[in-house]
Amino acid sequence: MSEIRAGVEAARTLDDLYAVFAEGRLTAGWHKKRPSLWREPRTEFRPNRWRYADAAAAMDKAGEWMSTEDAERRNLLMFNPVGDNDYDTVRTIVTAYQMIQPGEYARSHRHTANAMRLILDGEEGVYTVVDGVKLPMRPGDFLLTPNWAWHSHYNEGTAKAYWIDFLDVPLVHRLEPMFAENLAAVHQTVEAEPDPETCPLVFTRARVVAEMAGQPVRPGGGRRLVLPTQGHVPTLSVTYVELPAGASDAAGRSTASRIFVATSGAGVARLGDRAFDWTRGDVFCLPSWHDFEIRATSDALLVEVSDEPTLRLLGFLREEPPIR
Ligand code: GTQ
Ligand code: FE2
Repeated sequence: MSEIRAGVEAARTLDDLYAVFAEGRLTAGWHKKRPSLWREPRTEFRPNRWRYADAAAAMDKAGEWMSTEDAERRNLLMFNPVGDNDYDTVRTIVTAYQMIQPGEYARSHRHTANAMRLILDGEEGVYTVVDGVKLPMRPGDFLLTPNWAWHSHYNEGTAKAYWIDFLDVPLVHRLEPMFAENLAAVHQTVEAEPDPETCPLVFTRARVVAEMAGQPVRPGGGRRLVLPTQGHVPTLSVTYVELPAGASDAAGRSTASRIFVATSGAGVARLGDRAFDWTRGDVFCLPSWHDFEIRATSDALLVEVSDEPTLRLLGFLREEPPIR
């Protein structure tokens, strides 16, 4: 007779039985420490805002002491102030500022997590190479680095370059399909240098602005444009939000989590019960099941990155109408 079975036979009370269950790595569904189901989402992640000006100053300072030879990337992760979390921006997405100095080469690596980048500042001569394809990193560009694509970044210009990374690493942490490796050679061989205007991994600001003009004006006075990124990065969606001064954008609670970046302009945001102002380069996050309203105080163009495609695919997307 197994030890568990012997314990079960010997039990004289339910409490005896619970002790036996625990011994066998079993737990009684009617007697567990924590509830496993609840009425509606109750994330502990919080809305938050990060300042580009602060991050840029911090990366500049760090750059005096460390190089891309010391660190693979000079990035500053924006972590959500929840528990002992020091990585996730929201449950599924991490966002980081990154800076590269003239003459630096951020070595080639690849990972199963998908990455996307929004270029904030820089001059000519800054490139990312994605699976041998050399792409310029110009302010306003939005670039894709799909799952398992080799990528390296370098700066052969004379000015520092700054951008924002979005990755689904936290989702990969949770589902556990993480693989990552470095290329044996630091440098990636360039095999192609396509026209950025037609490359499917590049969305220039000019293209976004031109396509935005064809979108309908929404309640609140703004426009939205979803980029066709699904074929390359299936887990996340990328939506540009154009808000002329005085216009606003709002949505009710959703099981999707979102990150916003202001690419130009300034304004204010109410994110659940928290309020922030924002200006160019600032990032703010909206964890799942929080409603929001964003208002521009000067003509603004924002990017919203969301895990909505993941929730939709799994049948877990639920959205409430905005409460205005
Ligand atoms: O540039 O390859 O911010 O792999 C975090 C992980 C940037 C990158 C990040 C990365 C990168
Ligand atoms: Fe990477």
